[in-house]
Amino acid sequence: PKVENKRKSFFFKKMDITERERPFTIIVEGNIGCGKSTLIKLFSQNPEIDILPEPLEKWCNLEGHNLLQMMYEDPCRHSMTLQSYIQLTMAQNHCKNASSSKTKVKIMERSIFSAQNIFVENLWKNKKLADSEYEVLCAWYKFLTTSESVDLKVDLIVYLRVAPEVAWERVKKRARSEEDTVSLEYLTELHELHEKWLMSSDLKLSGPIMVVDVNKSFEELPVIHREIKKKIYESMEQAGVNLMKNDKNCCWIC
Ligand code: TTP
Ligand code: MG
Repeated sequence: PKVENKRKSFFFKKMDITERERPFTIIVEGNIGCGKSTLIKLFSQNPEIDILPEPLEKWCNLEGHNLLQMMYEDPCRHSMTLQSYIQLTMAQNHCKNASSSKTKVKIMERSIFSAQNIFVENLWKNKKLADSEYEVLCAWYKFLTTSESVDLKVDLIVYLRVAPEVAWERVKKRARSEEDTVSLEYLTELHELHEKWLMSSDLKLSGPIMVVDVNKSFEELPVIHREIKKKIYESMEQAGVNLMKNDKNCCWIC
């Protein structure tokens, strides 16, 4: 009888998941150092919003292996390992269930889409990924993005658009140890891929896009971030997301 009970609860758990509505899903995109993490944190006090920062700690410590550092030290040897793990952790974030019944919105830092369209593409173009490795990553990407059992739908893309020179200054300032070798040239390549992916007219994206200029001085950024936050709340409202009425009077809005 014990086994039967377990089976029963598993069955009901599965039913709950499939019946639950997907929260309004936002992905925040933009070059390394453009300010994605800082922007996302501004929503952390709102109980109706789940924020999912990039799983960077996982990439820097998989059972003691710092995959990000390994990739920067020897990209030809380790890019495949890193990108394959990034694809997995991004898919996990896309599929993550709402943290509570209150959750109406989910905001993610980056997505499986930018991992593929920006980083995998760039590594392959620069011959850091072999054709065979690239094809394996593409095959997984195609499977994950077309499978009916994996929900990767996005309702809004926020593109924090920044000149590579500005991003480079910020990357140098924050001095993440793994990113010692990040050059202006690398950031320029990534910038061009962001532009091609998010700004080209033949865009095949699943959701609307909000483009924001974040070429501002460090001092101006908090003001700009508050403005972006306001715009994001407005977009939610326009899309019919009903946040608690008293939200508007709370300090976490502006
Ligand atoms: P970003 O994803 O750009 O995140 P960030 O925290 O640097 O950006 P922000 O300051 O706007 O918050 O990059 C994190 C690191 O991971 C960076 O060194 C690039 C690397 N990376 C890859 O190498 N491949 C990938 O597919 C992704 C998504 C990141
Ligand atoms: Mg970040």
